[in-house]
Amino acid sequence: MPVAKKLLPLLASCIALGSCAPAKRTPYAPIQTLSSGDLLFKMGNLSYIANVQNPKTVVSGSFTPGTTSSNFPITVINTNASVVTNEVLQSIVASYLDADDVFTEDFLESVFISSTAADPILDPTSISYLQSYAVSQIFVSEGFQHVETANCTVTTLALADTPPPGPYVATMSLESLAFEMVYLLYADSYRDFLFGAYEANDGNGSFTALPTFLPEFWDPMIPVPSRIYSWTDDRPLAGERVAIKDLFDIKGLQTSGGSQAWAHITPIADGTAPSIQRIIDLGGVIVGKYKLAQFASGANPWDWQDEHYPFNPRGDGWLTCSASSSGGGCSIAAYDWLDYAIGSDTGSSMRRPAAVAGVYGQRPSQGLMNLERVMPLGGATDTTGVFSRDPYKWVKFSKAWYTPSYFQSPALTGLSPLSLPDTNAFPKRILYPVEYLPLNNSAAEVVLQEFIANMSTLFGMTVEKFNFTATVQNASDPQVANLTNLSSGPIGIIDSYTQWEEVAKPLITTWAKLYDGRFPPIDPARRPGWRRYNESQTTAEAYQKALQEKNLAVEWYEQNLQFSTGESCSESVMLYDIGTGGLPSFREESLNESPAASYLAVTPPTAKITGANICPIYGCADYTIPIGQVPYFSNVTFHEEMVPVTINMVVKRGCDFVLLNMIEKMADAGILKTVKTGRTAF
Ligand SMILES: *[C@@H]1O[C@H](CO)[C@@H](O)[C@H](O)[C@H]1NC(C)=O
Ligand SMILES: *[C@@H]1O[C@H](CO)[C@@H](O)[C@H](O)[C@H]1NC(C)=O
Ligand SMILES: *[C@@H]1O[C@H](CO)[C@@H](O)[C@H](O)[C@H]1NC(C)=O
Ligand SMILES: *[C@@H]1O[C@H](CO)[C@@H](O)[C@H](O)[C@H]1NC(C)=O
Ligand SMILES: *[C@@H]1O[C@H](CO)[C@@H](O)[C@H](O)[C@H]1NC(C)=O
Ligand SMILES: *[C@@H]1O[C@H](CO)[C@@H](O)[C@H](O)[C@H]1NC(C)=O
Ligand SMILES: *[C@@H]1O[C@H](CO)[C@@H](O)[C@H](O)[C@H]1NC(C)=O
Ligand SMILES: *[C@@H]1O[C@H](CO)[C@@H](O)[C@H](O)[C@H]1NC(C)=O
Ligand SMILES: *[C@@H]1O[C@H](CO)[C@@H](O)[C@H](O)[C@H]1NC(C)=O
Ligand SMILES: *[C@@H]1O[C@H](CO)[C@@H](O)[C@H](O)[C@H]1NC(C)=O
Ligand SMILES: *[C@@H]1O[C@H](CO)[C@@H](O)[C@H](O)[C@H]1NC(C)=O
Ligand SMILES: CC(=O)N[C@H]1CO[C@H](CO)[C@@H](O)[C@@H]1O
Repeated sequence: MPVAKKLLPLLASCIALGSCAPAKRTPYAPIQTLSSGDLLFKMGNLSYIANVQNPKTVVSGSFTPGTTSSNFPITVINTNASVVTNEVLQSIVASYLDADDVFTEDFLESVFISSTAADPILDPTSISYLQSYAVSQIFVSEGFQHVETANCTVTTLALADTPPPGPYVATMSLESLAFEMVYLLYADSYRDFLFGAYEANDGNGSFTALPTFLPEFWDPMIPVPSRIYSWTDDRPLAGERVAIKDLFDIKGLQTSGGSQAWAHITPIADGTAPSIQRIIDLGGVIVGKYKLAQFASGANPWDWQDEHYPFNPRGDGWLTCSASSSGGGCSIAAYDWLDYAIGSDTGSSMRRPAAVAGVYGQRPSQGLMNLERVMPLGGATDTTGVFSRDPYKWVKFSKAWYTPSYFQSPALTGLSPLSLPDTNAFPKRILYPVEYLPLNNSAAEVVLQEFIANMSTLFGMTVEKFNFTATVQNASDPQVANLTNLSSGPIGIIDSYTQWEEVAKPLITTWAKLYDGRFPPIDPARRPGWRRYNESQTTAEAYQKALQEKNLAVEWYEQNLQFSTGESCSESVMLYDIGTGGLPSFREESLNESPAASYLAVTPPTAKITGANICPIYGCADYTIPIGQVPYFSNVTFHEEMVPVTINMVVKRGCDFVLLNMIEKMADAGILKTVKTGRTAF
């Protein structure tokens, strides 16, 4: 009964058919073998790489390649149909084209069809369909029955391991046929990345930096794998493309911290940060490293020297990306092909970039995620968060990623052990701090008031104006009551000691040895502080004392300001603005001098600290939420443009998942929306 079940030597099949319909395909064009050994190729105006070094699957057999070895595009189709007809293939190809940006019909140069059905049949109509694409070779899995046609040889492959569906490059030699994963290269036209990277598939968890520059663009190229590869993968983050701030170690890639001097003295990472490995284990796909303010500083755009400052797609294209996780927030606002970006927040570095790019981004509760192999700033103030455009996807990622086995130890945070309830024990009050609000731009305050009204209605919350500064200053312990002292004293020590010990001192010492006593070339944001750092003032003992002082403040906060009750994880949610109050802030310094623009990180006149400083002191969870946009007249495009309006929502430490549940409910109610990429968020 079975017709051609045997592994047959392949004769050039389906080619040179006089009867073929005109080819719809643009031909495959190999460009070069990269230094990694992988292959750069083009089809039409799209550029790809194929991981020929470490194929996904190799099948041995007896083949007849054109020369001793040849490469060609191939589409893998896995179905459960018992009769594979024209309609079956047509609908699968349509679904590939619909849901994936990497696959094109050009990959139909050859196909491999497998079916999970018993004794599947390759219907002649399917061969006609494939011939309409001028398919050159058809491969099927074992067990397929098909009629031999005069026009087309169908070759059976004995594959132990069927590759996931989607586009591949096949490399055929006399003895084997390899299926190699392909990555579409996107130009990072906003120059938010340092470099693209992809998983080496070497069985060792290594990554390969994309060693290519296409002269037709100035931009780094970012490789993204086909989304189809992950269709059969049920892990929570399967196939999600993630950009990583270049202070997390990823095996096989350089960690620079935004400093060429640091990169010069540090070897390629021989391991991956556990926080990033967890994303990979959950199915996430790392696509590259993005730009950051050097050593996670708060440097203004015009103070960047080593790297060229990234671009923000919003408004006139000349808006700031803010500091430290700047490339992350701006890339999420820029590219539909990117799903998430991971950043860190010590003083504002997730929350403010999210605000100026009009995307979601958080500083989670202190201690929520392991930070080993992440270049530190303040050991007990560093946190890591994720940028996203979509509130549901943001919630999904955060809940999958943050998990008790990755919590930091109390010895590290200096705080009580974390608990992370996942309940609907929502706050009862919305706190509106009068020194931080209203928003500076009155048009933006209208957007905020509507948001507050909608949120309080949805959850039955009351809105309460209060004076944050006065409330803290009312504390009976003078140490706890002094906000200036808290932020410049213990937080100042925490934010400098760890970086000095683990980054600054080794860099300065090594550089001096290498270059005859010279100080390393670093940006001005860090140079004076590192230069005058006094080790006999900021000691290990001082650091421990600072942790205790911080913990005292946190304990006071969690009893007096944001506390738990039987009904609420955090009795209140506090709102404030970490952005610019709805005014534009620019990458070009002088543009910020106008009253219709703003610098970042302005301490409001009657406050003692910036709003950004609250959670680094009190360990609380602080989430930036895009809520709208307002117009401004641009002195760059001389045209009306839109600037995003965001608000920050703060809850007691450990109430992250309760806040995420609130965010999900607000998305259900249409109060929160997915933001768009590009010039406008809404
Ligand atoms: C690339 O080619 C496709 C198909 O020919 C075309 O639709 C598209 O506009 C081209 N894109 C660019 C950037 O040239
Ligand atoms: C085949 O796959 C389709 C789509 O995934 C599914 O709806 C259908 O139930 C499957 N049929 C069988 C027989 O497994
Ligand atoms: C095979 O080729 C013949 C003539 O060359 C043509 O009539 C026939 O339609 C072709 N069959 C298929 C399935 O394309
Ligand atoms: C994995 O790493 C080890 C040592 O780091 C190396 O010897 C080995 O060749 C690597 N394996 C692969 C498949 O690259
Ligand atoms: C908040 O309280 C502080 C301390 O009492 C006071 O100096 C400040 O003016 C108040 N701010 C507002 C807006 O009421
Ligand atoms: C300060 O504390 C007193 C006594 O507990 C209280 O009556 C007052 O309302 C508090 N003021 C503020 C601004 O919290
Ligand atoms: C200010 O901070 C220093 C150092 O942390 C501490 O010794 C001092 O007691 C603080 N003063 C007040 C008024 O809190
Ligand atoms: C708070 O601390 C600062 C800095 O240590 C100090 O200058 C100031 O006097 C203190 N204020 C009060 C009210 O103690
Ligand atoms: C460093 O601090 C110590 C202790 O406060 C002080 O004695 C020393 O003069 C300082 N060194 C410098 C270079 O300022
Ligand atoms: C643009 O420039 C004009 C004239 O200098 C100034 O009045 C206006 O505020 C500026 N607009 C912005 C958004 O900075
Ligand atoms: C509002 O903006 C103006 C002009 O930049 C600035 O002087 C003022 O401090 C801002 N107010 C607040 C509360 O940020
Ligand atoms: C999404 C949503 O509920 N929006 C409402 C918010 O409140 C204003 C009035 O304050 C309504 O007009 C919106 O429809």
